[in-house]
Amino acid sequence: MTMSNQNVSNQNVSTQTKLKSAFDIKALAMGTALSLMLTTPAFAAADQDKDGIPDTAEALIHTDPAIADTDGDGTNDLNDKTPVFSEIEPQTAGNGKVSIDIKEALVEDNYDYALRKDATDHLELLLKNTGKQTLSGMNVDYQIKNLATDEMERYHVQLGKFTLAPGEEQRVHFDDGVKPGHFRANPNSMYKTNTDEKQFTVWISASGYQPVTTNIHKDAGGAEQAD
Ligand SMILES: [Ca+2]
Ligand SMILES: [Ca+2]
Ligand SMILES: [Ca+2]
Ligand SMILES: [Ca+2]
Repeated sequence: MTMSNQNVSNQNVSTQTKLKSAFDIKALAMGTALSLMLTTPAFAAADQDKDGIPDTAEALIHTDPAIADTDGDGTNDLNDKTPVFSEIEPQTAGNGKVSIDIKEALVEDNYDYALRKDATDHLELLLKNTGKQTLSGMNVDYQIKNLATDEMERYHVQLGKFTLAPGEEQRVHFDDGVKPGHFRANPNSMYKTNTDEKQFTVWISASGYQPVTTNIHKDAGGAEQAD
């Protein structure tokens, strides 16, 4: 009887150690942690974006549980050694004239004009086409730098069917990506999970035109939820 209890007790300790290790990403190399999670059925069950990384693990490594390629660089989160840093170099030179004017760039104190209330903090750009041709084939690259630790994240976002007619002004939002003009942003990014002071650098490019860039400062403090 004593022997049997002893065995059960050892088994519990062993299971607890495994679970604790799986959660403690800093104690293990990321690869080891992931393979441990992948072989643990409870974790493997929920993987909404089917990138091979369970939802619970995505939160730990700061990737997006709903997007298989969080940083948009073409490599799936599981195979990407830098899953929140896009390897695509933002366009810094191009043919043709500059045709995009960034009239406003915000990363806090956003306001929802349609609902007439504060919106949850997100990257928001007011773009104007100052040229004579419709702009299409647009890409936005944005980098978030933690000014306390120098850590960086970078995302590449294709704006798809988004176009700007000559003279037109439109806002683009990087949040939950649900409505037109809204694009998906990583809910586990350092912008959302860390309160240090940050600098955003944004590059916007349109097919055939010179890209434009801007910097946005984010004071220390978390990204606020709408009231
Ligand atoms: Ca996943
Ligand atoms: Ca993912
Ligand atoms: Ca990637
Ligand atoms: Ca990457």
